[in-house]
Amino acid sequence: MTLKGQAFPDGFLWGGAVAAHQLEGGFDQGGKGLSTADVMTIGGNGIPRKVTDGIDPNEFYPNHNAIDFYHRYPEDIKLFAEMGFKAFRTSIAWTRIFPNGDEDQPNEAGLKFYDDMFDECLKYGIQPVITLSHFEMPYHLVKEYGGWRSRKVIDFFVKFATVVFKRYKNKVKYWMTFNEINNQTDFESSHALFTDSGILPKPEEDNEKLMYQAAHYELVASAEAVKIGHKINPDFQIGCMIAMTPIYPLTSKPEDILFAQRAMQTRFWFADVHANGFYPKWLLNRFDEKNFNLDITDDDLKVLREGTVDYIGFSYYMSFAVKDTGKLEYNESHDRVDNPYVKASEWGWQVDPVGLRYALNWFNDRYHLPLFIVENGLGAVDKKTADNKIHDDYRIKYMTDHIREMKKAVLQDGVDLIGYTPWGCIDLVAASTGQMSKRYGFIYVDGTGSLNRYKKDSFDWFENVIETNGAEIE
Ligand code: P53
Repeated sequence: MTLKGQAFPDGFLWGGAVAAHQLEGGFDQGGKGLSTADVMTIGGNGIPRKVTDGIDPNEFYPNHNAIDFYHRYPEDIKLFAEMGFKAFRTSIAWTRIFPNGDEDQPNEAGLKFYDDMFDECLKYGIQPVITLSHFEMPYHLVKEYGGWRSRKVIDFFVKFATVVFKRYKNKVKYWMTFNEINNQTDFESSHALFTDSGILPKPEEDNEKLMYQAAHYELVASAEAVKIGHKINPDFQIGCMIAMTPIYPLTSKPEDILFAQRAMQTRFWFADVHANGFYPKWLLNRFDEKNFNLDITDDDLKVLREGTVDYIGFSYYMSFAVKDTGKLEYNESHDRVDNPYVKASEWGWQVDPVGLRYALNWFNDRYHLPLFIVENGLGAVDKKTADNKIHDDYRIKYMTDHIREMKKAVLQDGVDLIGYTPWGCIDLVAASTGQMSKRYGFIYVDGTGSLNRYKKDSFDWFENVIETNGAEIE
């Protein structure tokens, strides 16, 4: 079957994705409280960001002003509309709605901001796709409750979810609960636990145990939100959000294959719980072996069974490889090896378009649920020429290669795919490094002061992809 001339199914949601803290700015405006993203300094390629105890006037916090989408969204959404976006994935900053997280009443100014911004999208027929918690939570919940260490945070999250579900029930259909909930599998890295769960481990604590406990509370909170959301509007589609990085065995040695399988189980059990509504047995055995004695109640297990997700939202940037280490326990911070068959980006991310087709089939076989690619893209340094052009042919190539594999998965393999919203459709602050120079967008943002917007070559290219519904990708 030839791919040329074949379009994606009608209604396919082409668009773009961002997250509140990475583009809005206005970190202290409209009554917004301080979030975990607001206490993270700038880092660099290979240089971790610092998490400070509150705001240190001597540090630079790139998320505070970001690209000022808070004030400029009408201009930006107009550009998205020009590209023909059908969907715009962003998140609601929890701290605009509940500045400290534990208030009784929500902040009306924050609710109004999203009302107005969603209306601006809907005016052009762009539907907002909303993540409830994208790498941020109220900093107050970190200071007072230890972040997701605390069971109490389930109630705060569910309250936040209920307020926004009710408020936007006629404006938003597609929701996701926790962004890349499984990134904290890398629990030894400098801030995976902080960005996912608002946890700064103390030296004497066991990061692995902290991670499993926090993830359990998040999964319960997610399931509770799914149940409530379906009551508020039965048409809601509420998904999870998983960072999909296929983990391949480096060789066909059986021990390598088995180890890679366990690595996949270790990185993706979160999706099992979200989608199946129960824990896989191997993991319960692991908890026992390690004497974790986690706080998991029978009521929790009931909620997990009742609040399974409607679809799997996932990001896809890269794949990993592993080889047997002699013990069947995958440690994400140590056990990854380079894959000689794929090339890495400037930031060391192993670019692998075929892995996207593999990932789509893997999810489809395992969960039999609709899938939604809610992030994909190439972080690169872009150069603006003297006449304000950005020739980002490398980005067009990256995306063409990925859309081609996605097309095979949908048209040939029969995967049920809702849409494709590439990451950072407008340049924004990188999550891992805080840099503005790691760019993903179709729209260039001059981060050095003017914050002016410029269309890159990929802007016109993507406009054509959407207009032809992918028919020209071969
Ligand atoms: P940046 C690690 C691995 C895969 C995806 O990342 C990741 C991360 C954490 O950085 O994050 C997602 O900006 C995330 C976005 C993030 C995007 O990928 O570090 O959902 O918030 O910006 C790209 O290049």
